[in-house]
Formats: sequence, C-alpha cells, structure tokens
Amino acid sequence: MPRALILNGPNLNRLGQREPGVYGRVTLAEIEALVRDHAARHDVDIETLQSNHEGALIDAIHRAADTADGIVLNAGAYTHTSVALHDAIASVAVPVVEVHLSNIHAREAFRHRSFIAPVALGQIAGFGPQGYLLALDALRAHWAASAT
Ligand code: CA2
Repeated sequence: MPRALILNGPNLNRLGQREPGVYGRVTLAEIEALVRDHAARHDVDIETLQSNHEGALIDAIHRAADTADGIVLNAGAYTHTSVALHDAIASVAVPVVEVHLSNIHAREAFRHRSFIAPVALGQIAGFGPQGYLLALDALRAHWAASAT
C-alpha cells in the first residue's frame, strides 16, 4: 500500500479558533479525519504530523525519505520564508504536493512567493480542506504514472 505523510506547519493547529473568514471553521483534526477517510477509500496508508518548528518539519521530511512514498505539505508561513524547507525537500527523492487552504496568490504580496513550489510536484491553493484530498489524488496520479 502506498504511504503518504500529511505534514502541516506553523499555526495550523489553531485552525477553527480564529479568522474563519479566511480559513473556515474546520479544525486541523477534522481535516486530518477527512484525509484519513479519503486515504482509506483509496488504499493509501497515511501518517499525519503538525509542528510549529521548522527543524521538526525538516526532520519529518528527512524521515519520509525512508518511510513515505509522497508528502502532502502545508508549510504555513514557512512557505514564504524557508530556504531550509526548500533544501530539505530537494534533499529527498520523495514527491511533495504543496497545499494551502487559502488562495495565497489572491492575498498579500508576501504570500505570493513560495520557497516550496520550485521543489514540489505542484501546488494546490484556495480550495479549503478539499485541497488536501486533491493533493492526495495528485500523489495517487503521480504514483500510477510512475508505475507504468
Ligand atoms: O492558506 C494556507 O493554508 C496557509 O498555508 C495558512 C498559513 C499562512 O501563513 C499561509 O500564508 C497560507 C497560516 C496557518 C494558520 O494560521 C491561522 C491564523 C489564524 C487563525 C488560525 C490559523
């Protein structure tokens, strides 16, 4: 069974508490449950992890080199700042799909730049929690294409 790591970065543990206009009312635990359900229906084994610490996210990406076939990554604000996360992704052969709840390109200019995008398979932004399911589907399509 293919394995995917669902990796969430800083402040995503606060979802559902504030700013419902931007991020909705869904909590991270609810998003993870949606992904778990979707993954089970499509025979994907998933692990979920959230951290507010850049180094912990980097360690998780390194570990995924041996334990996962793909990563769904919402790096939160580190998306716009972290050369270290960019380098971590470049250092492993695991495909990464970047996901954002909000459409970062329709928001403040500082959110338009992603350090993740150049080393990701692709980016999904603006579809709320559904984006995580689309990202998992993108990984599934990538695995299927790589197997042929
Ligand atoms: O749209 C996304 O998924 C983001 O990755 C969310 C990040 C933001 O910094 C990125 O630009 C886009 C923020 C994570 C959650 O932040 C919260 C803020 C207020 C209340 C709850 C969560």
